[in-house]
Amino acid sequence: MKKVAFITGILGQDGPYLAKLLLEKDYEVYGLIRRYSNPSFENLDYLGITNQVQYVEGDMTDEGSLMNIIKSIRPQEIYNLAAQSFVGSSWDQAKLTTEINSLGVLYLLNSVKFFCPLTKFYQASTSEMFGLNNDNGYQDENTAFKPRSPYAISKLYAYWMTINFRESYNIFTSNGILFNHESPLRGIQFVTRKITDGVARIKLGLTKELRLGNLDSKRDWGFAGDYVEAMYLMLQSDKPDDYVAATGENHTVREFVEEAFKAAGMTNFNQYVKIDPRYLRPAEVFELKGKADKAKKILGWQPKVGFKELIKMMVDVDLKRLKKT
Ligand code: NAP
Ligand code: F7E
Repeated sequence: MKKVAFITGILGQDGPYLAKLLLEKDYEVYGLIRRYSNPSFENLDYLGITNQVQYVEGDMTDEGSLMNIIKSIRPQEIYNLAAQSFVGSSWDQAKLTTEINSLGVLYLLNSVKFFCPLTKFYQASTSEMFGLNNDNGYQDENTAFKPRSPYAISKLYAYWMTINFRESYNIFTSNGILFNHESPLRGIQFVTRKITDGVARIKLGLTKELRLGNLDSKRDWGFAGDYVEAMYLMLQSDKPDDYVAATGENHTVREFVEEAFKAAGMTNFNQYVKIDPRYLRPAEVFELKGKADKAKKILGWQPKVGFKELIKMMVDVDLKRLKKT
């Protein structure tokens, strides 16, 4: 009998990478899609797995739809990756962000409790929950949370609810506190993909400038393909727990920009980059750097793709995509 996994957020960045990993391990993979006039399967197509996933329709804000799905497929593993995940939009759409990211998780956990209490549950928690707390120069599982956005606050509710179901009902629930992870499948609004797409456009003469916000923010950027392995390993462990996944190295947005121009064979990045106040946030998280010693020791997890390799991969794919159009 094949193991059954249910992934929410299947059309996003991480969902397709995780689905590919699980399909390679011979899982039967179900993916949640919400009703859309025109859903995009582009990321699954990119990985060549669109027809290998079984799609179920529902919405994180609709408890009944989630209950019906879980009752009917009774997965052994649930990976909850669905979210309104763009920090920048979370101030303007705080209620929706909370309904999807916080209440949606409660609905899923309740469904597990009612219909399949032996199911293992992964919650996509985030380094954004640490927010301004950089007291040690890094963040790990012992760092106190100091969230700075409605997004981070919504994810904290989900983080604690995930732990509460573990402690109250003995359900196998784990939080992955993942630092930023990127890839050619990253949404275009996020700074890394916005930069690699922008650099590729400049290189090809399609545009003359790249408009950005705060170039001084520092992030610990890894490769999404490495991070979905951490998610998988968390649910294969003997006992549920919470783990940080990070590279342990951080860089400024400015460094990312410089490296992306270099990857496209250009050095004079200053002439193209314009600061646009529209992209500044009401409250910024200035610096994130994770320490993933626990995941390395207990799960045997190790990120493989480094900063420059990641940027080169993203720029190359964006150049190829744009040359085709
Ligand atoms: P993403 O690309 O934004 O994907 C999120 C997915 O959630 C999308 O496919 C979206 O569906 C789906 N979704 C949103 N609202 C929904 C709703 N109401 N009902 C059903 N599905 C809904 O995010 P990602 O980068 O893959 O990240 C995966 C998860 O990890 C997210 O929870 C994110 O918050 C968390 N996380 C990400 C990072 C990172 O650096 N990438 C780091 C830490 C934590 P549509 O395609 O229909 O919009
Ligand atoms: O911003 C700065 C911006 O939107 C990174 C999500 O996956 O990772 C992601 O959240 C930094 C911030 O990602 C622009 O102010 C400058 O300091 O790429 P981002 P994020 O906010 O770190 C965490 C771990 C998640 O959990 C989230 O779901 O870059 N920045 N100029 C800009 N950011 C954007 N988007 N656009 C700019 O023009």
